[in-house]
Amino acid sequence: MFASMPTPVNDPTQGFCRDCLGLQRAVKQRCEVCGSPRLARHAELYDLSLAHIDCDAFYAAVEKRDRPELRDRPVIIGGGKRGVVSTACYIARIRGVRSAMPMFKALEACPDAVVIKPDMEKYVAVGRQVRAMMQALTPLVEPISIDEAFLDLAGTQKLHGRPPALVLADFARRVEREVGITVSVGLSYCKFLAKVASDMAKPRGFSVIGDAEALSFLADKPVSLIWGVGKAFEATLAEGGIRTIGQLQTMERNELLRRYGTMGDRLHRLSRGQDERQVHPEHDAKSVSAETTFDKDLATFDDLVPILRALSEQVSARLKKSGIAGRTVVLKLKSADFRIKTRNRQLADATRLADRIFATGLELLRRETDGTRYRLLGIGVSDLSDDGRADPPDLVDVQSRKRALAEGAVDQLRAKFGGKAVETGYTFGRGSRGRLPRPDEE
Ligand code: DCP
Ligand code: MG
Repeated sequence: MFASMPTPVNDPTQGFCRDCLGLQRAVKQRCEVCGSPRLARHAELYDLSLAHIDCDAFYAAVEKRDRPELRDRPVIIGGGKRGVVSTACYIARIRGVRSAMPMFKALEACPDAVVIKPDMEKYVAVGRQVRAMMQALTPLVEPISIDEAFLDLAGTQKLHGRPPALVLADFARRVEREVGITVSVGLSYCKFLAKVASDMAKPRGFSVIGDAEALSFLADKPVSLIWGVGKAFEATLAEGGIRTIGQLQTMERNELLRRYGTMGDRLHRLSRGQDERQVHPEHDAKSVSAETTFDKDLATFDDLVPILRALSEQVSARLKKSGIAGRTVVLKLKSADFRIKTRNRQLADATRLADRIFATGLELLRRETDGTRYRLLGIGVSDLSDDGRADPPDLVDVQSRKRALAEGAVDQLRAKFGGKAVETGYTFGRGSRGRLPRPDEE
């Protein structure tokens, strides 16, 4: 434990050094103690306690740590069955390589890249090590994926003997020394802006967004920065002439509700930097699921199937991103009179494939479409594991092997042409016309 220090004063001309943590007394380009140019200064620096931490180029950083000779080379992690880029180091990114890009395109952009196949077990172990270090700072750690989490450090000053900003800078330093990879930190007063901040100065970033500047900071940003505004919804907003968050700030809540339903409320609040979501500690995700409430009740199998398909793809995408898989598929339905039903089916092996999740959900759904009118449908998987033995090639069921291969091909096409380019028979025509209800988050 560190000796307790008096809370440094909030003074934008002072701040601290992110390398030696030395407090600064005046505005200088370099640290008064160690000479480093990496200084943190902000008018609300010592008042803010909500952080988002995300590892930089995570898989690539782990591989570079283990093969130091690759330090100054462009490194791409990917290949394998799906033939797409999982991630690229920042040297390869400068040359145009991006996550989810087909490998052949990545190598066109950066022919001298070193390509390494992903080693999920190793990344899961490193992710756990970083998470354990976070959990030593506060019990309020909410993991979002293998390499990122929210932390609420409110009320931890006594424990640490210094304010959250310094605790976080020290954390980033220790991850570099003890784990051998780098992280970026975003510090704010709410989840939305903490996440935006952590993305602002990657890699090795430390960005602060305070309460007083939230409105002006957001005003000229694109609407896509808002949580839940994906490509399709961004296009819907553009049809109404709305491109910047500043435009949303000038609109009445009622107008946004009238135009965009429940999403209008979120646009209203987040555009003004109002986000009351708490940090929910989660020791390990018990399930991964997606659900949606419909605009009007639905009863027929044909109406529900495309929604099930779209939700299965969302669940699969999240499993793939987190490097986990689940063995039990869970279907959830809420009837028009608000009764909730869940139906489970255990699989022979854990899966992360949309197609397997969907096919299992379909069997469960078929039995529940008996004329009952539903207002909500959800699909998910539980019994999560990360042992890399998910979706083994199935020699008996040739069809399922073909489907798994086809799904890899669809992932590649989507990566190349964008998520909407490839629609399966089940979702075709719905997503693109925006009739599919927006999924509710959590
Ligand atoms: N990942 C993946 N496929 C994607 C996106 C990510 O397999 N389409 C994996 C590889 C990443 C890890 O998840 O290393 C973490 O995802 P991030 O989005 O945080 O990306 P990085 O950590 O690689 O880069 P950044 O520095 O932008 O956070
Ligand atoms: Mg990351």
